[in-house]
Amino acid sequence: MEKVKNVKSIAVKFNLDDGISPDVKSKKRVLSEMEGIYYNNEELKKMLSKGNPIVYEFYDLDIPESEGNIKFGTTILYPGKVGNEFFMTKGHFHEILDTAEIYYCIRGHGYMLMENTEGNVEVQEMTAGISVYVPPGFAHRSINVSEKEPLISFFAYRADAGHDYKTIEMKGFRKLVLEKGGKPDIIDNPKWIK
Ligand code: S6P
Ligand code: ZN
Repeated sequence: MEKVKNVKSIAVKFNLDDGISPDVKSKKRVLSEMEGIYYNNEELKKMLSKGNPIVYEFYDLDIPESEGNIKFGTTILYPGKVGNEFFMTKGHFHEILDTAEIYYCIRGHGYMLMENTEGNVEVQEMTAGISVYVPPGFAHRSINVSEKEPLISFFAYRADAGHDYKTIEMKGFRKLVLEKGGKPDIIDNPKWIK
């Protein structure tokens, strides 16, 4: 078996209150980068005419993307909605499809929406202390259903897994999480493309 060489140990701080690391620069995704991701793109455009808020930020540490390594960090998904659809991450499959991921929710209230290419859908509610196992083969998207708090989670996955964003950008997820009467409502996505 080949050994993973020349990787030093690292220690990184992630704050428990805001999920931010004071030591590392996060990647930020602003609303304009989410064009076509939300159900109501017209509403997104209206929002963009007033500003371009950060929807989420996450860490992509400089860990070699090879089989024996594990990438980890936090995702901070801010509260908000596009129309009645809660703020969410783009969502992706891993390029090496049969690779899993672990999320541990530090703060907030949300969902992990998952689906595989066979059409199986999994939804897990996330609150502080809950860890979610995203099984191999499942696309995954975090959704923040809180009106005021960020959804903060820690994640870890095989470092060489890679990210396929295109499939979700083209097809969408089979389910949407919308706000209905002050509560999250999980419905079939009428725009989902087979
Ligand atoms: C990577 C892992 C997370 C996400 C992050 C942002 O495999 O799932 O680090 O990258 O939560 O979501 P997305 O869908 O924009 O990559
Ligand atoms: Zn992932």
